[in-house]
Amino acid sequence: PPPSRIAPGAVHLPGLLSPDRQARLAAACRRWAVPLRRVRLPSGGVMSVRQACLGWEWTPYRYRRHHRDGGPVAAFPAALGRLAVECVAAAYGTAGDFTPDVALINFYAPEARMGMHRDAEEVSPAPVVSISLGDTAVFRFGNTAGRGWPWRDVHLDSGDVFVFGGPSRRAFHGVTRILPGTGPADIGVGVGRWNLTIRQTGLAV
Ligand code: MD5
Ligand code: FE
Repeated sequence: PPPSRIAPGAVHLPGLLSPDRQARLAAACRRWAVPLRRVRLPSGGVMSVRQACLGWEWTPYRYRRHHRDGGPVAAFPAALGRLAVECVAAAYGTAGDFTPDVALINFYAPEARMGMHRDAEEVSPAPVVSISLGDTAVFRFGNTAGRGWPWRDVHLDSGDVFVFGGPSRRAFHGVTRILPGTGPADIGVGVGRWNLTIRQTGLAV
């Protein structure tokens, strides 16, 4: 399937990653995402998605270089940075000066969701690269004004890449559901979905 531009700066690249690359990334996620944490929100809620971070730890609503228990956050892998640069170039024809320094690794069990939000803790206006592995997600791409309509629901399948840049970088978005059992059987994800987002914080170490 060809790339599709969902909105200015928002480019969906279906099946950009081959099954072999998906399998290797899924294996890397299992190594990187230890421990997978349940993120507690200041509201008192707990996110249904479980998360691990590389390079910086995201906590609501800021990035930290050290975990709240004091240990350093695991390094951001250079290979993941190169992959993200490749994805931005595939979306826009050029990666510009994109120099990512953080990856958030989210695991969605079949019942996990992500409410409508925007990603605003990064100081840099650089794009976000999103990679999906495993079960298909129903991704809701909204607007920059608020959580409500208009939005567009897009299926994100295993191996899809989505690049959010330019005017789409601060759009509201969420995941309304996971479609269990839709992922490829042979990439080693099993039930559930991994989502990697690779970003440039613009923060100084
Ligand atoms: C996901 N993750 O499918 C999504 C994919 C998150 C998150 O939302 O914050 O971990 S990333 C979607 C994204 C990122 C940055 C901007 C926009 C969408 N956007 O403007 O729509 O688990
Ligand atoms: Fe987000």
